[in-house]
Amino acid sequence: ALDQTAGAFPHNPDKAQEYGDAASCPHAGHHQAPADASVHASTLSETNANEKTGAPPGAGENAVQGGLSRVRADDDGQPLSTNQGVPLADNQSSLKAGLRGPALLKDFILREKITHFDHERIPERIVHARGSAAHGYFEAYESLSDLTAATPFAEAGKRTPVFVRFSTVAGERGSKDTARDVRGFAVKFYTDQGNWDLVGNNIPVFFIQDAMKFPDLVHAVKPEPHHGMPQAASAHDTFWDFVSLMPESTHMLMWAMSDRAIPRSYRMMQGFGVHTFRFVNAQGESRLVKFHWSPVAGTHSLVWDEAVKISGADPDFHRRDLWEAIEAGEYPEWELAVQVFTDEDAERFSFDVLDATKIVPEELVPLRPVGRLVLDRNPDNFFAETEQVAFCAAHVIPGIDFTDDPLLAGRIHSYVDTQISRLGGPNFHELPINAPLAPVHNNQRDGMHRQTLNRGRVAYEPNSLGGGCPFQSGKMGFVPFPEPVAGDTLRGKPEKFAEHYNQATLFWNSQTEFEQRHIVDAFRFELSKVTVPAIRVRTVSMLRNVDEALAGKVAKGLGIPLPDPMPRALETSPEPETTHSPALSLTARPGKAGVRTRQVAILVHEGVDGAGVQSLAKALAKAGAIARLVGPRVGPLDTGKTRLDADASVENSPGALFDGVIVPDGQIGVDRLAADGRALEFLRDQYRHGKTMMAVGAGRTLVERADIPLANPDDGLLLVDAGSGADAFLSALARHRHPERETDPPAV
Ligand code: HDE
Repeated sequence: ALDQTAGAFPHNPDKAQEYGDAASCPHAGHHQAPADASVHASTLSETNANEKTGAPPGAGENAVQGGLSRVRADDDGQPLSTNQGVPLADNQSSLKAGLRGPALLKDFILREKITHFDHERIPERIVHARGSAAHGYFEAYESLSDLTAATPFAEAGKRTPVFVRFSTVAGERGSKDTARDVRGFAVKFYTDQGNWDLVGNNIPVFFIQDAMKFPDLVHAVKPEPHHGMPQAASAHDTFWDFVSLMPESTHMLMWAMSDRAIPRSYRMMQGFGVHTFRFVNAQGESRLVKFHWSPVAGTHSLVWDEAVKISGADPDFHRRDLWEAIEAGEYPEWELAVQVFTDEDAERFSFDVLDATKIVPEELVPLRPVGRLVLDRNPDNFFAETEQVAFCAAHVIPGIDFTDDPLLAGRIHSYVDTQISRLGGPNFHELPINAPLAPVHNNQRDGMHRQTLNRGRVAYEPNSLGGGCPFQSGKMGFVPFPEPVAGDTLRGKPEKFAEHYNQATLFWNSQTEFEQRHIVDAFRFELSKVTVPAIRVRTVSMLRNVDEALAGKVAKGLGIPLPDPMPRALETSPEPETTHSPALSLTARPGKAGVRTRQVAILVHEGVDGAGVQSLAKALAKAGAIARLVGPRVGPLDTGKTRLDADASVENSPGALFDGVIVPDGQIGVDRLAADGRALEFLRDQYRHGKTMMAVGAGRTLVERADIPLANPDDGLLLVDAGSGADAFLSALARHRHPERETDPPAV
């Protein structure tokens, strides 16, 4: 029998699982091969193995498996060859009849190269096309075996390798990172009982309740079909037309119009499983569960004007941030917490836990931290890993099961289906990034791009010719939770699904003043891009059911009178359990990273106080922040006794890209900076976006020249004497942003 007791599972002490010997999974005891493999399984001669065929896989081994080391290629010191391994003599010119003569059809080298190139693109994901990913591990804090048999939670300290992809939803593959959008947060756990994909988002709810509406939603938000605009934006007629006709989207719209939809970094956003799932333990007992990822670096966002400017200055802003943090050894980390409750609890809630437009407020069911996720390695190859990775909401393992959430039901179907056309056939699970670390043995065969060399004559079950292998593992395998089913076959929704506003109001009530202001601004902006007035009116009528002040401000911002509230589906709404949940505000999630990895610009020019700049840069680096010297151009700048090397310029790195700015002392240098409109613009953007700013000594002149009001400076605007200020700057920077200076419209 299989030894499946929790403690006996192989540990994945770290991602080195993927390398070398450690890659030869499965581990002893995880698969029982026929007593004498050569009798049943082999038809090949075992003696003719050569370098190409390799040794036959060991008993029970998965031939495709072997981790990523199997497919890594390095060209160091190697000559060029064709795809057939033929050495190339000349990679510069095609084969011609005479130097000025026609190219020849027999030039198989040119033809192979061009043919391959012609097919180098695959279809992009219909949603979540734009994304970035990294490898890492999940580490359990403690055993959850009382709740679930899922092996990543088997015992304290257990590590499971993961690959995590973050994404935007609406934009195409080359679109900007900082669009207002939901972010995907997809985690593939390579567990020792197969792959578990927790394919979540950075927002805990969704626009729709039933998979039937997903194609409509996506068609509405994507560029409009007649002219292909706008790219990566929901601010257009078709999106607002659809959602304003779908009041169930109200709660999600509140999140999508909040700063959650413009994260500062992939490293600084939460993740959610969204649906209610099931934990099932070894005894077959089940609890309902919601998954939450919380970033150690805190949950932080951009402001809209900043997001817009970043999208021009660096469309790869989030991709670069993730990549650079991992390269620098600043490994992004999240804590996984679960909300666990019973079916009986769920029945008592005023909302339905099968409705993905609802959260389970933390006041009702507290969060229980259960482990941490660390991303510590960038992919070797963007296409082979980040692009070819295939997440799938249907990939669960023993211990995890679905609920009857009708949105989830559609997802269980969709993901495999979409990969078949995106990745070109049914064998995408064999791609190295998708292959499980657990062994794969079944009778599924053939198809496009098949890699496994299945041995033996048996490809069916039951069989006697293969000794009955591979065999069913019964209770040791995935056993669905036996949920009773009753009812007529019909199309429709349960009663509680008809309440659409309570939690939208809860979200609104739980935001601080500046967060509410940003939500109003976002509705105003998005609806101002809508060209059909009736759609604006309909949306505002929907918002009246959320909050009168919100609706009033949005109407005012659009210059329209307040319309009547949209009729509600339910005459009397169920009383919500809570009307205020502090955990829903970004301000409740500062994180523990302080200023680490925050990007600070020190503006420099010839004539600034070079020694002062160096000592500030040192103080920042000591605290873990990243100091960048931003000059009128890149390269060395003479500042008298010291020479500064500007690694960025006001031309290539404008103010929106930095978390804070320092203007050093040195009147001559500061005057030179003041003559450059880009330096002034740099400061104005920093001010407008609520960033931490410090002017040392004569640096104050530049702030004045930028027309930044200095009469009542807020905590994030520091004017200090030469040689001081580093500590004050760092503690202001740790606050992330200073929204108290915001006005509408912006004063600067
Ligand atoms: Fe997805 N979704 N989705 N989705 N989804 C895809 O799968 C789909 C939904 C999510 O980084 C597609 O491989 C349906 C909710 C993420 O590769 C596709 C429905 C949530 C990613 C698909 C939903 C998600 C996807 C497109 C409604 C949060 C990116 C390419 C019934 C819980 C994964 C692909 C990656 C991708 C279908 C709704 C998360 C078409 C039918 C809700 C993070 O299969």
